[in-house]
Amino acid sequence: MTEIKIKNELKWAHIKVAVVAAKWNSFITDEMLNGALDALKGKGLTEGNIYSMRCPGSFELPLACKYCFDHLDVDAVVAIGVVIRGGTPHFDYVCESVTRGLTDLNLMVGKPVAFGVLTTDNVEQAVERASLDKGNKGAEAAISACEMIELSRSIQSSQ
Ligand code: RBF
Repeated sequence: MTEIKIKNELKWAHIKVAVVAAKWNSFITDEMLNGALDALKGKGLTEGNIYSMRCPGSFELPLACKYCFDHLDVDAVVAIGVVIRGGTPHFDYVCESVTRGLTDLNLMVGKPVAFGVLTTDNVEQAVERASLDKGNKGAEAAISACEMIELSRSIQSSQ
């Protein structure tokens, strides 16, 4: 058995990551975006290698993330959105579409697309998951993207 050990000697200063946040429910996605940017800086990425941008809503996240891979030559993208259940079935369609779109993009590009999309029953649940003290899901998604870059590099260097 060969165990692939995650190597932590990556030079993060050369890694490029984009964070895309939906404008819908921006009072929450702003917090998640800030959390993600802080997490990336904490990991050692240089400011010049971090891109941040906004797209209209969560439905647009997959295409906006694809634009980043196509035009910014990034190693990973962090997608941030908040979809809150309303009185119509729209919630299910937006959630299904963004989840499938981001999953497909991961596999199509072969690079990490972190899922920082909250799908909640109400505003309170979303606010709780974007807070600094109780855990910021934007920051967690950014760290997941970094961990996947590390995993990919560790597998490649083990060959
Ligand atoms: N976008 C979100 O990011 N979160 C939402 O909670 C959300 N709710 C929506 C509810 C309705 C009824 C509609 C029509 C759109 C909603 N969107 C939401 C916007 C959607 O992601 C997309 O930006 C628009 O449908 C334009 O393509």
